[in-house]
Amino acid sequence: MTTSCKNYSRPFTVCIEGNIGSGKTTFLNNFKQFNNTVVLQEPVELWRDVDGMNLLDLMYKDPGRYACLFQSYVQLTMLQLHTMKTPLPYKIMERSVYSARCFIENMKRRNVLKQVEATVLDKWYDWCITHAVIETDLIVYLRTTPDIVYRRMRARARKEENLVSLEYLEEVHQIHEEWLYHKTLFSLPAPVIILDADQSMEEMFVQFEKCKAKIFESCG
Ligand code: DGT
Repeated sequence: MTTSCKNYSRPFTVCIEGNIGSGKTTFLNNFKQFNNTVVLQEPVELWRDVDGMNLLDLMYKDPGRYACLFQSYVQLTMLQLHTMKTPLPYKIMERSVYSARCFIENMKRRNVLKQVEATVLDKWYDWCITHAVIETDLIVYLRTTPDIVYRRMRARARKEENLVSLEYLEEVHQIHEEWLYHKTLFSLPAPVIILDADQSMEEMFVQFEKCKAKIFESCG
């Protein structure tokens, strides 16, 4: 069995999860100041440039054609982050191969994916979690209200997200809630810390400090 932290053979790994616009990147950036932690941001830039094609944009514009392809690429790029060898005792990641499941679940509920596409994605996922080393020690759930993240998303105006509606954010929220708050949807790979991420940047910084202490303590 592998152990993490002191005398570690693998890093203590934390995944930061939450709805679109919940503040994951800002939360993660706070960890960049520590020389014991590797911070792995979500590979959204890779999704925007697949040999010159913006797959994120294509997924939003034509989900019937591109949703499955997009999820397949998300799964690959997340897996690359999970399995990346890092030299420090802590590894903090934005999202995970697990949260990609939330989006796939939503696509199933909306009938965006064909049954056979969902089956192939599920088979890939099952194989990955059985055969790849994607151990996770802790999940931090930045819990938000859909109205609030909708306003933040509109304010940051990422061009691919023009088509993202409040209704879509409500659906993604609902699935995160079922997974990380009610704990009824998928099995949990690690314990969950839930933070109220509707708050201002200053208030979130206070929460970050407490959370950081818990993370670094849990490793002794
Ligand atoms: P933050 O820092 O909390 O504001 O995080 P964001 O909104 O920059 O990052 P994230 O992961 O919530 O979303 C980036 C974009 O990528 C957003 O348009 C949602 C999309 N996205 C992320 N993961 C998936 C996925 O697995 N499937 C689909 N369909 N979209 C995804």
